Amino acid sequence: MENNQINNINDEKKYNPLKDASFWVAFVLSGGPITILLISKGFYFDPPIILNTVFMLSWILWIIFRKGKKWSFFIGFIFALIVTAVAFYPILQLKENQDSKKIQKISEEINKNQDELIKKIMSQSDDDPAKESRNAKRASDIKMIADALMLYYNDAGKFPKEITSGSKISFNNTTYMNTVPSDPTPGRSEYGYRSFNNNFYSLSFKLEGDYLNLKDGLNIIIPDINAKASQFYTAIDTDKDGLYDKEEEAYGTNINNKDTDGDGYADLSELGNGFDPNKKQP
Ligand SMILES: [Ca+2]
Ligand SMILES: [Ca+2]
Ligand SMILES: [Ca+2]
Repeated sequence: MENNQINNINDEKKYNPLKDASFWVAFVLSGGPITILLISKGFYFDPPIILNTVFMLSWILWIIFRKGKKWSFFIGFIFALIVTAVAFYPILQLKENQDSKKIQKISEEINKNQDELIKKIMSQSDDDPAKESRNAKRASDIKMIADALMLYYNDAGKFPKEITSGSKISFNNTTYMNTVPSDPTPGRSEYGYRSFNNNFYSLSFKLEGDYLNLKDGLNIIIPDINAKASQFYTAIDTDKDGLYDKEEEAYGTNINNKDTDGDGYADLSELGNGFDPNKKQP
Protein backbone atom coordinates (compact mmCIF):
# COMPACT_ATOMS: atom_id res chain seq x y z
CA MET A 1 0.00 0.00 0.00
CA GLU A 2 2.80 2.36 0.98
CA ASN A 3 4.93 1.23 -1.94
CA ASN A 4 2.11 1.80 -4.36
CA GLN A 5 1.59 5.27 -3.02
CA ILE A 6 5.31 6.05 -3.35
CA ASN A 7 5.34 4.64 -6.91
CA ASN A 8 2.32 6.69 -7.75
CA ILE A 9 3.94 9.82 -6.35
CA ASN A 10 7.12 9.07 -8.35
CA ASP A 11 5.01 8.37 -11.49
CA GLU A 12 3.11 11.57 -10.97
CA LYS A 13 6.32 13.57 -10.63
CA LYS A 14 7.88 11.99 -13.74
CA TYR A 15 4.74 12.23 -15.89
CA ASN A 16 5.43 13.80 -19.27
CA PRO A 17 2.35 13.73 -21.56
CA LEU A 18 4.49 13.84 -24.74
CA LYS A 19 6.11 10.55 -23.69
CA ASP A 20 2.73 8.97 -22.89
CA ALA A 21 1.39 6.85 -25.74
CA SER A 22 -2.16 7.44 -24.51
CA PHE A 23 -1.64 11.18 -25.06
CA TRP A 24 -0.79 10.60 -28.73
CA VAL A 25 -3.47 7.98 -29.19
CA ALA A 26 -5.91 10.46 -27.68
CA PHE A 27 -4.61 13.15 -30.00
CA VAL A 28 -5.01 10.96 -33.08
CA LEU A 29 -8.33 9.41 -32.07
CA SER A 30 -9.85 12.73 -31.13
CA GLY A 31 -9.17 13.78 -34.70
CA GLY A 32 -6.20 16.05 -34.05
CA PRO A 33 -4.39 15.46 -37.38
CA ILE A 34 -7.62 15.58 -39.35
CA THR A 35 -8.64 18.76 -37.57
CA ILE A 36 -5.27 20.35 -38.35
CA LEU A 37 -5.54 19.19 -41.96
CA LEU A 38 -9.06 20.59 -42.30
CA ILE A 39 -8.02 23.88 -40.68
CA SER A 40 -5.15 24.07 -43.19
CA LYS A 41 -7.75 23.58 -45.97
CA GLY A 42 -9.68 26.59 -44.77
CA PHE A 43 -12.37 25.05 -42.53
CA TYR A 44 -11.58 27.50 -39.71
CA PHE A 45 -14.93 28.34 -38.29
CA ASP A 46 -17.05 25.34 -39.12
CA PRO A 47 -18.87 24.33 -35.92
CA PRO A 48 -17.65 20.70 -36.10
CA ILE A 49 -14.04 21.89 -36.17
CA ILE A 50 -14.51 24.21 -33.21
CA LEU A 51 -16.41 21.50 -31.37
CA ASN A 52 -13.76 18.90 -32.08
CA THR A 53 -10.93 21.23 -31.12
CA VAL A 54 -12.61 21.96 -27.80
CA PHE A 55 -13.23 18.25 -27.14
CA MET A 56 -9.71 17.32 -28.17
CA LEU A 57 -8.11 19.96 -25.95
CA SER A 58 -10.38 19.04 -23.04
CA TRP A 59 -9.45 15.39 -23.32
CA ILE A 60 -5.73 16.08 -23.59
CA LEU A 61 -5.92 18.45 -20.60
CA TRP A 62 -7.84 15.77 -18.73
CA ILE A 63 -5.17 13.15 -19.51
CA ILE A 64 -2.50 15.56 -18.33
CA PHE A 65 -4.56 16.33 -15.23
CA ARG A 66 -4.96 12.61 -14.52
CA LYS A 67 -1.19 12.26 -15.06
CA GLY A 68 -1.38 9.28 -17.34
CA LYS A 69 -3.35 7.00 -15.05
CA LYS A 70 -4.13 3.95 -17.17
CA TRP A 71 -7.91 4.01 -16.91
CA SER A 72 -7.95 7.59 -18.13
CA PHE A 73 -6.87 6.22 -21.49
CA PHE A 74 -9.86 3.84 -21.77
CA ILE A 75 -12.34 6.50 -20.76
CA GLY A 76 -10.59 8.82 -23.20
CA PHE A 77 -10.78 6.17 -25.95
CA ILE A 78 -14.57 5.94 -25.68
CA PHE A 79 -14.72 9.70 -25.35
CA ALA A 80 -12.59 9.98 -28.53
CA LEU A 81 -14.91 7.69 -30.47
CA ILE A 82 -17.88 9.83 -29.49
CA VAL A 83 -16.00 13.06 -30.21
CA THR A 84 -14.81 11.78 -33.58
CA ALA A 85 -18.31 10.72 -34.51
CA VAL A 86 -19.85 13.96 -33.28
CA ALA A 87 -17.17 16.07 -34.90
CA PHE A 88 -16.80 14.40 -38.25
CA TYR A 89 -20.29 13.25 -39.07
CA PRO A 90 -21.34 16.87 -39.60
CA ILE A 91 -18.14 17.47 -41.60
CA LEU A 92 -18.99 14.58 -43.88
CA GLN A 93 -22.51 15.97 -44.14
CA LEU A 94 -21.05 19.38 -44.87
CA LYS A 95 -18.82 17.90 -47.57
CA GLU A 96 -21.79 16.10 -49.07
CA ASN A 97 -23.77 19.32 -48.96
CA GLN A 98 -20.92 21.15 -50.62
CA ASP A 99 -20.74 18.48 -53.30
CA SER A 100 -24.47 18.56 -53.82
CA LYS A 101 -24.32 22.36 -53.79
CA LYS A 102 -21.60 22.14 -56.45
CA ILE A 103 -23.74 19.75 -58.45
CA GLN A 104 -26.72 22.03 -57.94
CA LYS A 105 -24.67 25.01 -59.09
CA ILE A 106 -23.48 23.13 -62.17
CA SER A 107 -27.00 22.02 -63.02
CA GLU A 108 -28.23 25.58 -62.47
CA GLU A 109 -25.50 26.73 -64.85
CA ILE A 110 -26.53 24.13 -67.41
CA ASN A 111 -30.18 25.12 -67.02
CA LYS A 112 -29.26 28.78 -67.42
CA ASN A 113 -27.26 28.03 -70.58
CA GLN A 114 -30.10 25.89 -71.88
CA ASP A 115 -32.58 28.65 -71.17
CA GLU A 116 -30.40 31.16 -72.97
CA LEU A 117 -29.94 28.82 -75.90
CA ILE A 118 -33.68 28.16 -76.07
CA LYS A 119 -34.35 31.90 -75.81
CA LYS A 120 -31.86 32.49 -78.61
CA ILE A 121 -33.44 29.81 -80.76
CA MET A 122 -36.91 31.09 -79.88
CA SER A 123 -35.99 34.67 -80.73
CA GLN A 124 -34.50 33.49 -84.00
CA SER A 125 -37.47 31.35 -84.80
CA ASP A 126 -39.68 34.27 -83.75
CA ASP A 127 -37.87 36.48 -86.16
CA ASP A 128 -36.65 34.20 -88.87
CA PRO A 129 -39.86 32.90 -90.39
CA ALA A 130 -40.89 36.49 -91.16
CA LYS A 131 -37.44 37.41 -92.49
CA GLU A 132 -37.23 34.13 -94.36
CA SER A 133 -40.61 34.62 -95.95
CA ARG A 134 -39.81 38.24 -96.87
CA ASN A 135 -36.52 37.10 -98.39
CA ALA A 136 -38.33 34.28 -100.16
CA LYS A 137 -40.80 36.78 -101.60
CA ARG A 138 -37.95 39.06 -102.72
CA ALA A 139 -36.10 36.24 -104.47
CA SER A 140 -39.29 35.00 -106.10
CA ASP A 141 -40.42 38.54 -107.13
CA ILE A 142 -37.06 39.25 -108.71
CA LYS A 143 -37.00 35.94 -110.56
CA MET A 144 -40.53 36.50 -111.88
CA ILE A 145 -39.68 40.04 -113.04
CA ALA A 146 -36.50 38.71 -114.71
CA ASP A 147 -38.50 35.96 -116.47
CA ALA A 148 -41.07 38.51 -117.67
CA LEU A 149 -38.27 40.79 -118.88
CA MET A 150 -36.68 37.92 -120.81
CA LEU A 151 -40.02 37.21 -122.55
CA TYR A 152 -40.32 40.93 -123.27
CA TYR A 153 -36.80 40.87 -124.73
CA ASN A 154 -37.59 37.87 -126.94
CA ASP A 155 -40.46 39.75 -128.52
CA ALA A 156 -39.19 43.33 -128.44
CA GLY A 157 -35.49 42.62 -129.07
CA LYS A 158 -34.60 44.97 -126.21
CA PHE A 159 -35.19 45.46 -122.53
CA PRO A 160 -37.56 48.20 -121.37
CA LYS A 161 -36.00 51.56 -120.42
CA GLU A 162 -37.77 51.37 -117.13
CA ILE A 163 -40.32 49.36 -115.19
CA THR A 164 -42.61 50.67 -112.46
CA SER A 165 -43.80 48.74 -109.46
CA GLY A 166 -47.59 48.39 -109.47
CA SER A 167 -47.62 48.71 -113.26
CA LYS A 168 -47.49 46.05 -115.93
CA ILE A 169 -44.70 44.95 -118.20
CA SER A 170 -46.03 44.76 -121.73
CA PHE A 171 -44.95 45.22 -125.32
CA ASN A 172 -47.44 45.98 -128.06
CA ASN A 173 -50.47 43.96 -127.03
CA THR A 174 -48.64 41.35 -125.00
CA THR A 175 -48.47 41.64 -121.23
CA TYR A 176 -45.59 39.81 -119.57
CA MET A 177 -46.40 40.81 -116.02
CA ASN A 178 -49.63 42.35 -114.76
CA THR A 179 -48.24 44.06 -111.72
CA VAL A 180 -44.58 44.59 -111.01
CA PRO A 181 -44.22 43.66 -107.33
CA SER A 182 -42.38 45.76 -104.79
CA ASP A 183 -40.31 44.92 -101.70
CA PRO A 184 -42.45 43.37 -98.91
CA THR A 185 -41.18 46.03 -96.50
CA PRO A 186 -42.42 49.28 -98.04
CA GLY A 187 -39.87 52.07 -98.06
CA ARG A 188 -37.06 49.81 -96.90
CA SER A 189 -35.43 49.26 -100.24
CA GLU A 190 -37.26 49.32 -103.55
CA TYR A 191 -36.40 46.91 -106.29
CA GLY A 192 -34.01 48.94 -108.42
CA TYR A 193 -34.27 48.48 -112.18
CA ARG A 194 -32.01 50.24 -114.65
CA SER A 195 -30.99 49.61 -118.23
CA PHE A 196 -28.46 51.72 -120.12
CA ASN A 197 -28.60 49.76 -123.37
CA ASN A 198 -31.03 47.49 -125.16
CA ASN A 199 -29.33 44.25 -124.26
CA PHE A 200 -28.76 44.66 -120.56
CA TYR A 201 -30.40 45.66 -117.34
CA SER A 202 -29.79 45.19 -113.66
CA LEU A 203 -32.41 44.70 -111.00
CA SER A 204 -31.28 45.17 -107.42
CA PHE A 205 -32.92 44.06 -104.19
CA LYS A 206 -31.90 43.98 -100.57
CA LEU A 207 -32.07 40.85 -98.41
CA GLU A 208 -32.41 40.62 -94.64
CA GLY A 209 -29.77 38.01 -93.91
CA ASP A 210 -28.54 35.21 -96.12
CA TYR A 211 -31.18 33.40 -98.11
CA LEU A 212 -30.41 30.10 -99.83
CA ASN A 213 -27.20 30.83 -101.73
CA LEU A 214 -27.80 34.59 -101.76
CA LYS A 215 -25.94 36.81 -99.32
CA ASP A 216 -27.31 39.32 -96.84
CA GLY A 217 -27.58 42.86 -98.19
CA LEU A 218 -27.76 44.13 -101.74
CA ASN A 219 -28.01 41.65 -104.61
CA ILE A 220 -28.72 42.00 -108.29
CA ILE A 221 -30.08 39.91 -111.09
CA ILE A 222 -28.80 40.46 -114.61
CA PRO A 223 -29.75 38.86 -117.93
CA ASP A 224 -27.69 36.58 -120.09
CA ILE A 225 -29.36 37.08 -123.45
CA ASN A 226 -27.35 34.31 -125.12
CA ALA A 227 -28.49 31.76 -122.57
CA LYS A 228 -31.94 33.42 -122.37
CA ALA A 229 -31.54 33.25 -118.62
CA SER A 230 -30.97 35.49 -115.65
CA GLN A 231 -28.37 35.24 -112.95
CA PHE A 232 -28.25 36.43 -109.33
CA TYR A 233 -25.11 38.14 -108.00
CA THR A 234 -24.04 39.92 -104.85
CA ALA A 235 -24.04 43.63 -105.71
CA ILE A 236 -20.38 44.67 -105.62
CA ASP A 237 -19.21 48.14 -106.64
CA THR A 238 -15.43 48.00 -106.42
CA ASP A 239 -14.69 51.61 -107.43
CA LYS A 240 -17.78 52.99 -105.65
CA ASP A 241 -18.93 54.89 -108.71
CA GLY A 242 -22.52 53.67 -108.30
CA LEU A 243 -22.24 51.06 -111.05
CA TYR A 244 -22.03 47.45 -109.92
CA ASP A 245 -19.07 45.46 -111.23
CA LYS A 246 -21.44 43.23 -113.24
CA GLU A 247 -22.89 46.34 -114.89
CA GLU A 248 -19.42 47.73 -115.67
CA GLU A 249 -18.53 44.36 -117.24
CA ALA A 250 -21.62 44.62 -119.44
CA TYR A 251 -21.05 48.27 -120.37
CA GLY A 252 -17.31 47.79 -120.87
CA THR A 253 -16.21 50.29 -118.22
CA ASN A 254 -13.41 49.85 -115.70
CA ILE A 255 -14.54 48.37 -112.36
CA ASN A 256 -11.54 50.07 -110.72
CA ASN A 257 -12.00 53.54 -112.19
CA LYS A 258 -14.92 55.89 -111.57
CA ASP A 259 -14.13 57.74 -114.78
CA THR A 260 -13.01 55.09 -117.23
CA ASP A 261 -12.23 57.44 -120.13
CA GLY A 262 -10.77 60.14 -117.90
CA ASP A 263 -12.87 62.95 -119.35
CA GLY A 264 -14.00 64.25 -115.97
CA TYR A 265 -17.45 62.67 -116.24
CA ALA A 266 -18.10 59.64 -114.02
CA ASP A 267 -19.09 56.34 -115.62
CA LEU A 268 -22.59 56.26 -114.13
CA SER A 269 -23.31 59.88 -115.01
CA GLU A 270 -22.26 59.30 -118.61
CA LEU A 271 -24.45 56.19 -118.93
CA GLY A 272 -27.36 57.96 -117.26
CA ASN A 273 -27.12 60.87 -119.70
CA GLY A 274 -26.68 58.74 -122.78
CA PHE A 275 -22.96 59.37 -123.28
CA ASP A 276 -20.32 56.73 -123.94
CA PRO A 277 -18.30 56.28 -120.73
CA ASN A 278 -15.50 54.70 -122.75
CA LYS A 279 -15.03 57.68 -125.12
CA LYS A 280 -13.90 61.14 -124.02
CA GLN A 281 -16.62 63.73 -124.46
CA PRO A 282 -15.55 66.75 -126.50
CA1 LIG B 1 -18.36 50.53 -110.14
CA1 LIG C 1 -16.13 52.40 -113.09
CA1 LIG D 1 -15.98 59.51 -118.20
